[in-house]
Amino acid sequence: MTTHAPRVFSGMQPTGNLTLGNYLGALVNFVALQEREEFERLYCVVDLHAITTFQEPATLTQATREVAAAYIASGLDPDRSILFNQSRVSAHAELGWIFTCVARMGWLNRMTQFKEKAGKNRENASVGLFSYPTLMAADILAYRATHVPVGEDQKQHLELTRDIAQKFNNDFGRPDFFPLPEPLIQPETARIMSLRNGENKMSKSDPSDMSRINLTDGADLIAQKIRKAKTDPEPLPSEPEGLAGRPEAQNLVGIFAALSKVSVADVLAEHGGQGFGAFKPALADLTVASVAPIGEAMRRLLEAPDEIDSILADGAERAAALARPVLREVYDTLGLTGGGSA
Ligand code: AQP
Repeated sequence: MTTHAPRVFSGMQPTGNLTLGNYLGALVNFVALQEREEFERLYCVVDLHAITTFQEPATLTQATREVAAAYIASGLDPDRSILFNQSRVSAHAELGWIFTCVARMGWLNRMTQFKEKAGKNRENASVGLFSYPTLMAADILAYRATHVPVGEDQKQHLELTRDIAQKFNNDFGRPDFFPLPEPLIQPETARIMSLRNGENKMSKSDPSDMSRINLTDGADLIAQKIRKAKTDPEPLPSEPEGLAGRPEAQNLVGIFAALSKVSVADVLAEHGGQGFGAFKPALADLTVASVAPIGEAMRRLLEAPDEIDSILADGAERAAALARPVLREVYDTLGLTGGGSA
């Protein structure tokens, strides 16, 4: 039985334009949680995670504001949720180092995302890319967050966060010092796939822009990307079972279901038997109607970068005030008397 107050933490990396995958897999869920009054909510732009791969400094600053703008444009209200960027709150880096000393090499060696991101060039990947999940654990546990809305791809990292929390609690004889946070995953939108290859996840750092819908894409570009999305020659089935072995069809139907907030079965009940020539325009209209207003709102917000910076600065102050007592206790627990920036 946890004694911790319900608190949500989640974040996104400013590594490029946010995609429909980020939106449906995570952001929609962030916004929905705003209606759950029992939770305190922190949503972070995780800029320290972004530098695990090289980022051009001016681009990073701009991308950080863009993610913040996407949060607000999607419906996050800075008065109801704490919005900030990670590097403004030193607790993340401080606790991240401590967790690097708690986590085991064997645990990190099992992380599939490192293998995917480092690819064949593992020897040349940054140490930060390898130890990324320990910083993610710090992001969450610095606030003793109990719930983490994420896409399916982050589930393994969240399990590692739980392992780190458990080991810390055991090693230092502080049962229940850190909560074991739970993932909040929406099964229908857990994994949005690339428009060019239904086996790969839609990703903001995919070299092909045609593989993804960016939240900043205009109506024509969205329609063009959907028109050119890879498909197979068969018509849509009338039942979800008929999508087995058809990853591209499954992805497009899944996107339609998520955007129209109905089940895959309902989409197929209406569109089953249709070829993609008929289905794609309907999907394009729906995607434009959902995404284009967010892009427009982002553009308006980005015209006033100082206002975005001031929202992030205010959020960082509120976040730091929550993390400070937790870090104080962590330092004392470790015998690092007087340690820490707080
Ligand atoms: N394709 C996706 N389907 C569902 N959810 C997704 N998420 C990302 N892509 C999809 C969710 O978005 C949140 C933020 O992700 P992130 O910015 O921390 O980085 P990521 O998971 O590595 O996302 P990308 O787009 O693939 O970024 P890059 O290309 O920089 O690595 C997470 O909750 C994630 O699950």
